[in-house]
Amino acid sequence: MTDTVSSILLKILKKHEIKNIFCLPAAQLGMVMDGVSRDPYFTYITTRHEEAAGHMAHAVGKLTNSMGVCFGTVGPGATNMVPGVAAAWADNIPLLVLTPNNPSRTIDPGRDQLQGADHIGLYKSITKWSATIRYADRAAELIERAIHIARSGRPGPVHLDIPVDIGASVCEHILSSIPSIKIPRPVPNSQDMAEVVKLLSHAKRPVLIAGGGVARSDGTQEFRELVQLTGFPATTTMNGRGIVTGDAETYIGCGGILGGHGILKALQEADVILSVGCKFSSWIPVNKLPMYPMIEGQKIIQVDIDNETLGRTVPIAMGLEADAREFLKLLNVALKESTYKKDAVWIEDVLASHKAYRKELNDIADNITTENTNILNEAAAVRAISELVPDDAIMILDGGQVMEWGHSFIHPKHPKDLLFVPGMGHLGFGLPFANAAKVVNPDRTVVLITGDGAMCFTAQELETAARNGLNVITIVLNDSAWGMYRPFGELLFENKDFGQTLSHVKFADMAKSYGCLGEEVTLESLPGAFRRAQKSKRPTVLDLQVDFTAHPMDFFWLGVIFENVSFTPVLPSP
Ligand SMILES: Cc1ncc(C[n+]2csc(CCOP(=O)(O)OP(=O)(O)O)c2C)c(N)n1
Ligand SMILES: [Mg+2]
Repeated sequence: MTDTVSSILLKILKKHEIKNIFCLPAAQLGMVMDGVSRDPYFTYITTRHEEAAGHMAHAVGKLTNSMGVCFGTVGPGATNMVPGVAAAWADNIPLLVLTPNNPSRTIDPGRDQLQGADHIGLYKSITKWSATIRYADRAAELIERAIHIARSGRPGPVHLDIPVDIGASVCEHILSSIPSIKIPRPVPNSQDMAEVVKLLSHAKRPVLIAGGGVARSDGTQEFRELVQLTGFPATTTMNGRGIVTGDAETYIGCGGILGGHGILKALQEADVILSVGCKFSSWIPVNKLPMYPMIEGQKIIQVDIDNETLGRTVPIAMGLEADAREFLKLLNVALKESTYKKDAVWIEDVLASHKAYRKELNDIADNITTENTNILNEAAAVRAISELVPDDAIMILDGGQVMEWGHSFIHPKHPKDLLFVPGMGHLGFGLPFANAAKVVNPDRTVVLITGDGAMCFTAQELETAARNGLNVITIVLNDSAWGMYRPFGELLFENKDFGQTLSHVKFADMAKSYGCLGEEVTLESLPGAFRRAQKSKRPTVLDLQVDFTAHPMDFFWLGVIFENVSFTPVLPSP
């Protein structure tokens, strides 16, 4: 068959059921824009900033078994998409980023063509694979390859660069001659499984960790069965939140270090840790010096789809390259007849520690305001929001201190019910994520809780929401500050002018100017305003004034990020 490269691209996307396309107009990909906008199969959304297109494609990969596509114009469009793609890279989420390029004969090496940029160099470090389609007759092969690489192994973004002349070129192709590659789901061998069973059944202080890999392989049910079967203390990473919940008797909190003292105690004292689909990033307090050393004799069994991840950040006793769900299925069968040597007293201690942490959080929320002020504290604000959101809601947590409090009171029932970007911790992903969540789940309530700082990174996406009828509810916890930096500036450096102060932005007015609804609310008026927002067909922004509220884990977590670094004030030179 004879076709243009742009048309082949759309045919292959359809073949793989990839339908969500986010972009900001790019003349050089005009044929792709023309094609997707005419074809009702595609959900085609133009954003107000290419960064948002990247975040939206990321969110689609997180929320569905498919992946999103984003593109922007040559040069500045390509550089603007970097934050979105980088966040997906750090969280191992598949997406396809397309950059158009100047005509083939003018690039690589370039000759100062307008907007010319090294797109391959730009995306190399934040994608699994990055290639230029140089010959039209190789387009189908390279597009297929990109999609396969994005989805297989540890998933992640891939990048295709398409010079404008190649996108418009006509070539012969037979799509059926390039079959799609089936994604492998490797399983461990029986000796290794027997060794895992032995280590777990002999463990006195065992802990189970579920990472995002469990969610991606659809292994949530199997992980829950494992927790039930063994009665071992269980937790999740940030990306695994919702895999185990408070419904499990041995739930010790989740999200790593922000999950509190139960987790710290469990991971610092465990003799055997079984981690499935978890990278042991900075959030997980294991082998993070000087605060969280590996304890002597601790044995870690790490199961991951990606061989290169095994043992990378923590020394492991066993590393198994396997698909999370397939491994868990085998393990649950193998453990059916097992007896355990777990120390029931230790487990009770860990659970008590988690319970005490929950009480500490609730006590702060019970104070309603911060010390010596009349201003609402963030704990009370987030707890009140958590009581309003319906069970079917998809929640997104952006911002700094807001995010810490959000994770403390928002407890998802399933992994895809709560979205965050723990890998990059990138402020401003929230509104594009909320918009994308509404695109793929139009019937669910979508609620973004964000900070006044985070909101302004991508606030223009309120217009994208209004234009596309995406009635997301955004609640801005407005403390007129880069709040998370306050303890840093004020306590560490005793410097109130550290750069943490912002002026008061009127988010309700901002919302209205973008065609959304907006209200300034208080703790008292929040429930009514939230219900109005739920009923509304338009996106709504609720602006809730709060005061920065110290979180019990503030300094535990700074200790992990900065390892052995100690800061001293830099006084003006004479
Ligand atoms: C893109 C980006 N820039 C800077 C940071 C560093 N940072 C982390 S939290 C934070 C403050 C966030 O302020 P806000 O969104 O208002 O939330 P608050 O801490 O006040 O609750 C900053 C600047 C970041 N994580 N991401
Ligand atoms: Mg703030």
